[in-house]
Amino acid sequence: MTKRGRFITLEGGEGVGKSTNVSFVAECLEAQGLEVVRTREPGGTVRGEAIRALLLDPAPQEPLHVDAELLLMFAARAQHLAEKILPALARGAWVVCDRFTDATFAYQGGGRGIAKERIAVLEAFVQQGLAPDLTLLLDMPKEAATKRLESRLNDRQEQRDRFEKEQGDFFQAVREAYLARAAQAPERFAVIDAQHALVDVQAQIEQTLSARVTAWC
Ligand code: Z5A
Repeated sequence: MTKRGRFITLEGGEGVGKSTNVSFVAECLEAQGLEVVRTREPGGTVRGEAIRALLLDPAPQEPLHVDAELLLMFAARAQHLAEKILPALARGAWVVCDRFTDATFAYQGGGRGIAKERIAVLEAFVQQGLAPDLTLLLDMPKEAATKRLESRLNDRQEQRDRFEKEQGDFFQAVREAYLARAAQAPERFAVIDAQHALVDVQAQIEQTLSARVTAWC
């Protein structure tokens, strides 16, 4: 019987280095001879990416209701699980995902103020018990992360999306919600101090992976 793959998620506020380190984690695992699927949320499938575009569009002419935002996150996730994540895990591949449901608890819960009990109902409905095996929470003060993001937006001549237009208090609430979740599930989370040079951040990630992956393989 094929051994189920592992599900690793990267989480944290805007600009902390998730996308950069999804590639790093995938390369570390591939170097061990593992099949790795890299993906992201919201998105990861054709329909999920269409929902992502809807979620990130600033569309100032019609604000998106917070409940609609929450349901769209889970609609994209249901499709992502069915089309990509569950089939990959079932065939023994490892899935490395840029954000997952911890982001919903942090942004829609901490940031928007939706009660965690309501989010948990959707989590149970959509995921039916599936949870990441390991979550790397990249944590750093929001001011430093905002500077990184601004320099990336300038370099690539990109506009701020609907979330990136939020104010400082929103991101502080997001950060606190993430840290609270990490404190509640220390066996699943590894909190990575992301404010250092990339080489130091990646050394912390590598250390975490070598401890967990050796134990799992
Ligand atoms: N969202 C939600 O509300 N609810 C949910 O359930 C989910 C998501 C799943 C889109 O996500 C939005 O969806 C997100 C939350 C919401 N909005 N926000 N904010 P996203 O993941 O696409 O958005 P993001 O957080 O804005 O991602 P990002 O801008 O791509 O940031 P990042 O991936 O964390 O960072 P990066 O691109 O890897 O790095 C940023 C820059 O810093 C870049 O130039 C790097 O080269 C540089 N960098 C990275 N690491 C370092 C170090 N260590 N030193 C120096 N420079 C570095």
